[in-house]
Amino acid sequence: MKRIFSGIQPSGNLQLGNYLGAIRNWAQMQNDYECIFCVVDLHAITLPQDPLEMRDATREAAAGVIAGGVNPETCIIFNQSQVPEHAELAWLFNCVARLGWLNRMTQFKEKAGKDRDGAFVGLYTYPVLQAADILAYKATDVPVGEDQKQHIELCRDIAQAFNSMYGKDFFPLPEARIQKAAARIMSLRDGTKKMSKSDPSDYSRINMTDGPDAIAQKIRKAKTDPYPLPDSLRELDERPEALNLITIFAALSNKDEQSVISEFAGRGFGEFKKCLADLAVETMGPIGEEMQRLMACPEEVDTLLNVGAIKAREIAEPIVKEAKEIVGFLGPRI
Ligand code: AQP
Repeated sequence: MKRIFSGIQPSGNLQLGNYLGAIRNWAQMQNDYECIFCVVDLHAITLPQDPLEMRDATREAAAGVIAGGVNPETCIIFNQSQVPEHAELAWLFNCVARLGWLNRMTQFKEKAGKDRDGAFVGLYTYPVLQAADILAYKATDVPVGEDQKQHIELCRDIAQAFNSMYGKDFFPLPEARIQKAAARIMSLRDGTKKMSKSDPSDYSRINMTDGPDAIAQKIRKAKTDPYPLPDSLRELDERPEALNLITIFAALSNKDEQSVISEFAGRGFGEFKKCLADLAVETMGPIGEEMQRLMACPEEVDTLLNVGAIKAREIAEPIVKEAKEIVGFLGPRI
């Protein structure tokens, strides 16, 4: 059976884009693959985090994955820092990846902003750690949103470079599995920016834990334009906010965007937003409630993560041990 690895950062405020772009796909793939899902806390500290808030955010991310439909009995769910092989393999890969490859990564440019010299080194080498996350399990498939495509390509480059540096076909070249629908959900305040947990404006996103009133209010206040909905997708090329709401409606209702446009063509955004709010409350409401229930039982979530980490380590430890032998490190004799 093919093996999936994917991760989610515990950076608080799990949002609709995380659900539609990642978690929902994980849940749909879980019966066809051996699945390893990771709350990537080592990645989260590439930007400053409050230690107390991060513990809660780690539980929230795990709760979001489980409430979003991933079965912790059959899939491995754990937090990254409990499995030391991730960081160890990342160091080996730091000595394989080239500066020029990392210089091309757009996520670093976006997250570091103008003050690149002030950014943490960890933010720069983030994709190298991500390659280690995937390859520590020799995962073959990585379901991610569109924004992560470049990092998965880098992971393939690192795997290939390692194999050729050491003359051994050791790591597989994993494939990014990007679902076309909802590959990129945009901010409700700016249709050119992706919806993100760390956006300072809470009105830019629908949090997975938002209740019905908050969901309806955020959709009502979402930026749009004064024109009615057109009857073809092409006419939305210059209207990113309008297109984003159509994309969200289509994803939540499991329809394609064109059929949503055809259904609402000629109608105003007031009416469309009301239907979208009802749909979002109906689909996201039960998931948010289950998340709240799990987050109210931190011991239950911590135990699930501990058990997941033990199972994850059983896979990663021998793979990373062998990688170290390939590199030429002396291992313990006793
Ligand atoms: N807006 C989005 N549309 C589609 N997919 C998305 N993902 C995130 N935002 C969207 C997908 O969610 C998975 C987990 O992402 P992550 O938490 O590891 O980091 P991220 O992509 O950086 O997500 P955020 O919300 O923007 O987090 P912050 O603000 O902390 O950086 C990934 O598969 C991602 O593609």
